Amino acid sequence: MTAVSDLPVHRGADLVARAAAVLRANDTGVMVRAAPTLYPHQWSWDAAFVSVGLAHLDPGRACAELDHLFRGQWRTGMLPHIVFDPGETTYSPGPDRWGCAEVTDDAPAAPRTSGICQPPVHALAVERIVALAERRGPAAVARVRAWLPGAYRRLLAWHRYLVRERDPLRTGLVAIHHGWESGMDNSPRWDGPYSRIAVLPDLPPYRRRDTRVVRDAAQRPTQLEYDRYLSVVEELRRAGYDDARTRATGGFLVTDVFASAVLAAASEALAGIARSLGAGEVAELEEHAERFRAGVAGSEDAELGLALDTDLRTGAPLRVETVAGFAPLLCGGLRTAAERDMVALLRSERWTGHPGLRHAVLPSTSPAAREFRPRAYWRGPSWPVVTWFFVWMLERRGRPDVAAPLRRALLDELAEGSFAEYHEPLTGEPLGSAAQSWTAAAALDLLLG
Ligand code: 2M8
Repeated sequence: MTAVSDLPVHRGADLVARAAAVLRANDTGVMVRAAPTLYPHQWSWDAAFVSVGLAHLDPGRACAELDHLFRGQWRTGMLPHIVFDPGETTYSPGPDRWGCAEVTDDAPAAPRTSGICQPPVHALAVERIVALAERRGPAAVARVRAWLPGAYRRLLAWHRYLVRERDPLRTGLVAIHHGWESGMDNSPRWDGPYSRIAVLPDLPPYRRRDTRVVRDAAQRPTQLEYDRYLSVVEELRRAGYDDARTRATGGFLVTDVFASAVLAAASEALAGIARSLGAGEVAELEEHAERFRAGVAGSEDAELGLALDTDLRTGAPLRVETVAGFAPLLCGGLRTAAERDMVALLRSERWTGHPGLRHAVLPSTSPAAREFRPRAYWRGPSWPVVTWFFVWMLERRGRPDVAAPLRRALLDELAEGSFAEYHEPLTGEPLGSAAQSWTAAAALDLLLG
């Protein structure tokens, strides 16, 4: 097969033009929808990835995208996982279901938001927006520099929230209060913790949107899984979205090794931004980076060769072979030999070297694992945004040797597709939403970066 990198320039240019068109089409004027039909609001980590794509087209628009997300920031510093578009009422669970401002003064009354968060990739996006502006020239630099101090204060509050409320015991691992906070909603990582969640007998009725948009129900979470997701939402709402209460009594309390690695890398990026601004928090942020890097490295399971999450309600490590297990490659911290072994595992037949894969990109679950289901949501398909994020972090850490094959394989996959949300990894079939914003952002960054 022809690699995209070998394609005539006009084919790459065509992919860039199509990706830019996806972002334009999903742009409401004030925010870019995560996807046109399935996800018609602004999601937190989607917005960060989208802002990197936008930075290639219009740096001012990239800043505005994050500003829109920042408007939903809670008084605690939490960046909510969804900022709702008031004009769009079909997505479920919607703002009434979350009822945040109704139960806590920490949530803004407007815009309306959800009551949980997602992986903190935002400072990494800002670091990249600054770097891309510097390549564009003085006008872009001036625009981004004028914006940066305000963005920095928002990000600092966000990081301090995570450090304070999600790791009060200073373990170097971020705890999540709902599987949706991982961004990998239906991952088999969470099967154990969810198996202990009882569906509330008085769970208010709801209508799902996902199974109406994606007609193949086998791709989406089951009804029982969804009932459990909404039972945890209901429990959080009844606790007034009070983190201390959730830590004490919440049903779902798990350390997330992927989010922890993101926080380590993002803290390093934020420390760099602080330094560039002459801000006083450089040492604090560097200490966060070090703490979470150590927490992630310490989560490695010798037998599986992957970093594992822990169910804080039982103390049990969650022994599943998912892409999150490569978290140490995002932030560093492993000794040389351990990192070498992890890279070898990534290239092995259990992962990108699996002979059945259409493209050597990262599937969400190992194709060799018992839990692997190639079409089911976060249980096997490959998410272009995830492979892109690994490419980006590996290059950022000075490991282009590990990133390069992933980059080539992902470009080949993207060249065949329609900016799908995810792909069946054995056939390459695009699945989920078409025209997913973060997939378009990935294409732009890989081709123009
Ligand atoms: C998916 O999550 C939402 C719930 O938040 C959903 O299934 O309705 C996940 O893939 C998540 O990571 C992503 O941010 C969101 C929007 O793309 O969709």
